[in-house]
Amino acid sequence: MKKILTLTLIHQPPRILLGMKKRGFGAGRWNGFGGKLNPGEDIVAAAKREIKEEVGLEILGDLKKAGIIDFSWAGKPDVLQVHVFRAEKFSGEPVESEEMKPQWFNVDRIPFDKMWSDDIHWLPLFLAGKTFRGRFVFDESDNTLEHALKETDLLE
Ligand code: 6OG
Repeated sequence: MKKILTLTLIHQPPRILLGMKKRGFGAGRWNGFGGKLNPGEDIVAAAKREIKEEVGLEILGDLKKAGIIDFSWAGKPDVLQVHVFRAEKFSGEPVESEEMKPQWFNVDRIPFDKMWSDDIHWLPLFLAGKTFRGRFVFDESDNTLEHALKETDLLE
């Protein structure tokens, strides 16, 4: 079964806003903000709602689609399809929520050792303003077993 998720990173060079996930799936890792779609909700609306819920920010202007990544675990049929967005401008101040503790990082000091193991592969493309399509397969410890990643203009 394929599940669609959103993941938005707020990038204001030379800094990027990440959140420490405090509970649930991916707890203990820094990541962008996002989650599942509500029934009937479109992907961009879900991405904006999640940013508001998790870090209290209103995105100004468009969310730009940066990439689509399919994640799966060896031997398991489920696929998480994560739609990655970039945001630049927002109103409000980042606030800690039940789910996330936000912090700005300089793009030279991204804490990859405390992030999902896929991030080190695609985040450099994201930071360079590229769009990409990727596929990652993890082992049961969430190490990346295999991956494919390419720059592409064609994101649906
Ligand atoms: P909730 O399930 O808490 O949303 N996410 C991932 N992000 C990265 N970088 N790598 C992964 O590899 C991920 N799997 C999920 C999508 C989970 C949030 O975490 C992201 C969502 O923003 C497996 O609602």
